[in-house]
Parts: sequence; C-alpha cells; structure tokens
Amino acid sequence: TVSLKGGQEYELPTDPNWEFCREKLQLGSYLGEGAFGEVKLGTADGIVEKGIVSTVAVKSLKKQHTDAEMADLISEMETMKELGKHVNIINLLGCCTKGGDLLVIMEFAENGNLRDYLRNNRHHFLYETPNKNPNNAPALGHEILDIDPVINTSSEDDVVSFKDLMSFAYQVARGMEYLVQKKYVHRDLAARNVLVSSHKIVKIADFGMTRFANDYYRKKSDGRVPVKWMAPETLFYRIYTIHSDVWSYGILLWEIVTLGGTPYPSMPDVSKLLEFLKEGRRMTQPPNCPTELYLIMRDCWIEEPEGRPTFSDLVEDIGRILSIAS
Ligand code: ACK
Repeated sequence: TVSLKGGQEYELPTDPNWEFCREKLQLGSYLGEGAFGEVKLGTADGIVEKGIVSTVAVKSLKKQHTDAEMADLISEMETMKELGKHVNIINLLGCCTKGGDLLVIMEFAENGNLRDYLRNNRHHFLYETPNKNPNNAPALGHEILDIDPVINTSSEDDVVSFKDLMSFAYQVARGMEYLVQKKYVHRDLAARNVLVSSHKIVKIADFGMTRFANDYYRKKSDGRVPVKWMAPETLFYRIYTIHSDVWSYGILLWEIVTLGGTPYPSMPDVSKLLEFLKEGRRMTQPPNCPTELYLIMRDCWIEEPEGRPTFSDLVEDIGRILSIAS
C-alpha cells in the first residue's frame, strides 16, 4: 500500500515474483536516510533460501513523503527488478507491497558507503603505489585530507592499500559495464552511492535516479542536484547519457584516490564551478595519484561526451593498473 497526499491509499499491483511476506521480515536499527527514503537494517526469513534468515537492508518512505518521492521509490524498485543480478550491484531481494507501507528489501552491505569507508580508513592506508617506494611516499594533500597520515601495517582486513583502491575502481567499472549492457543510465554515480560489503566487495547502489536509456534522458526539473559529479552537458543542458555517467566515474576515481575527498575542494559555489568548467579547466592531479590514473580521470572529463572512454575501456584500463599494483 502506498499513501498519496490527502490521505488517499493506493494499492500497488502485486508482483508474485518479488512479493515477500511482511510477517517474515523483522525491522531493526536505522541505517540512515537517502534523498527520499530511509533505510533500516532487517532480517528476512527465507528470502534467499528456505529456512535461512538473512540480514537485509530495507528501504521505505519517510512518514512525510511527497507523491514524487513515492514515484521515485517505485521507480527504484522497478529498476532493480529489471537490472537482475551482478556482484557489483546492490541486488533486490524482494518487496512488501500488500497490507502496509511499501518496503523494498535489498542486500545489506555491512561497511556502509564508500566515501565514509575511505575517510574512516585514512589512518589505515598503506602508501604503496605501483611506481613509488612506500618508505618515502609523500603524504596525501593536507588541504584535502586535514590529517596526518599514519603508515599502518596491521593485518589485511584492517588496511586499505593502493591495490584495494584500484580494486574498488575496477569493481565499480564492472558494475557500470553491466548497467550499460542492460541499457541503464545511473545518473547519480558517486562514492556516497557505492556501498562496501564484506571482503572489500563494492556494489553500486541508489537507483532512485536511474533510468532506462532511450538515447539520452533530459530531466524536466532540478530536484536534488549533485553538481560536482555532473558533466557539462548535464549541468548546462540537463542531458544524461552513459557518457555523463563516465564523467561522474572520473569524479569517483578522484574521490577514491583522495580517500574520500570532496571534489573541487576550493570551489566556493556552483556559479564558480560552472565558470571553471566553461573555461575548460579540470581538477589537478591529486597527491599520491599515479599519472596513468590521472590520465584516465582526464579522459573521463573530455568535453565532448562521445570522446570519453566507455566503461569497457575503463574496465580494461583500471584492470591494467590493478594487475601491476602491489
Ligand atoms: O551512507 P550510509 O551509511 O549507507 O547511509 C545510507 C543510508 O542507508 C541511506 O541510503 C545506507 N544504506 C542504503 N542501502 C544500504 C544497503 N543495501 N546496505 C547497507 N546500508 C545501506 C546508506
């Protein structure tokens, strides 16, 4: 059931392929809230396999939601149904549409979003890049980091190495390659929308803005606007294509290599950013970022959308850096 403004109730058509019995779902603590929904931890009995209780993440609408927010959650649910399964995408497990609020049940990623994960692990970062001696690797830029990096050599799971960073980048490119194959445009690719599961597996999430790509998608109204991740054609003409996702992926690479830095760190406001991009300027090479990685970012930020690499190119290019990283 979904409630419309003015107290009307609307019964969603039940999808027998995905409907999950509400009684078998237990909601737990609050994980956080996104642009329009809230997400809770939960357990679902038999959602993956009969007799097995799985930990899940459950998205629902906030109490005071607009009709547009409801449409976004329904759209996210439908997109996830269509997308099918991929290891680098948060998979839909089921939904509750009957006899209560709409609940969208997804895989749970235990380490939260990639941006916060990287920020929280800055003190555990190992300075080893393919062409640098770890013993005298320079500190990451303090204007971006605000911290004194510590070299930590504790066990595998507690540390994040350069290879891990490249693995995250590679996995996101793989997930995006899959999205392309399914003909979807994500439209909100950013480290905050990538989740970290166990064993350093990362998964693209937040399909609330994702749309089926019929050549290009022109958004009618602004809504929430992740300006610093947007390609020029999106900022100036509201055109979203897989090429604008590639631009955002370049920003995501920048976020990864700066361990969760905020893009355009010294850009005070949107109008300055528009001016900056109009002049053809781009972010500079971050400290500790190998040149070959920076060149990939720069390719993602080529003005002409068609001139940017494809996600398959990126899988190959990042894969090459990953294969030589220690
Ligand atoms: O950034 P976070 O820690 O990770 O806070 C947001 C919040 O819920 C609203 O989106 C978290 N979240 C969303 N989906 C999942 C999921 N499948 N697994 C774990 N956390 C999730 C997200």
